[in-house]
Amino acid sequence: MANETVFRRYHGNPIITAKAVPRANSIHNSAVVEFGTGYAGVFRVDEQDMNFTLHVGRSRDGLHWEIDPQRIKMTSSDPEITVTPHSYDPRITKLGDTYYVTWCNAGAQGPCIGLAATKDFKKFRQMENPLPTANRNCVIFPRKINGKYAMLHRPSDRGHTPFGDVFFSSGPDLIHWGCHRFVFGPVGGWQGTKVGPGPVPIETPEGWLLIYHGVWTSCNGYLYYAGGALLDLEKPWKVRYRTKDYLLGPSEPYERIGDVPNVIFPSSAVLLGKTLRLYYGCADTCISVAEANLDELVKFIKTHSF
Ligand code: BMA
Repeated sequence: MANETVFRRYHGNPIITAKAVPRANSIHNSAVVEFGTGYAGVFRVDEQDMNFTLHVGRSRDGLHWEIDPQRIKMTSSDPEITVTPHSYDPRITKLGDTYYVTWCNAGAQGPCIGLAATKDFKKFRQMENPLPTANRNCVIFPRKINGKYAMLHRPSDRGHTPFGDVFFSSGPDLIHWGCHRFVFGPVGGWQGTKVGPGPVPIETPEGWLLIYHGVWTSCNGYLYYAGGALLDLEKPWKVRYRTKDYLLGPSEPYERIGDVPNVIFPSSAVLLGKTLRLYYGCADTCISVAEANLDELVKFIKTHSF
């Protein structure tokens, strides 16, 4: 029996494996949104030369996916702004009729955050990198807060980063970012080494629901878990509640065994009525789904908080 908490794993996990794309070594840590009458997504594909590339995927039900074998080609008004051969861990935020993709765009200067806009998941327009290197995780809030675009991100180093705090930044135009605020950092246990933002925060009456990854260092390396927090709606750098217990920890064979064992990496979520469906990367190898009732999840975070 898996270590179920408020999340129930889908019986058909993993839902996407390397078989979905020719030349894929693995496919994991990806972003999914509702789109048209179904779903679309941007998927992290680690290819057989171990370059990490971004590919569009489409689905009718969010569980069975067709992934484009070709990587996304983006246009940019500045030739200096390009997608790097090490592009990974995308998130997608819908603002108006536009979907904004953020991802780790790792180049010669180390891991950097990339940003691109699409309306149709066919044409992608790459914008200025929103943050300086080194930074590995970035997710944009689904609405302006106090009149400004807002994001959560996690500064890093160029290596495997034995630290990591979540920061908030905001700005007027999706290009210039400032008002940097510390949100939260590691506190011990499964989130004792580093923490980073996961899917797009979901607005609830109790605050912004943020699912995040927490990392613990064992004698065999890092283990990745999913945790939950509720952030103040107007000042999201103020944490109202944060889980002491993890929401999901690696326990199933597909979470335990893979290119990087014992990794649960939450990267996107969709709200279907009151059901929150979480997509997460497993062991840097494949993608799985777990679902929770939104009210039960919020209650769990409030009652299992520090
Ligand atoms: C992090 C990122 C993730 C990965 C995790 C575990 O630093 O690179 O893409 O899932 O490590 O390897």
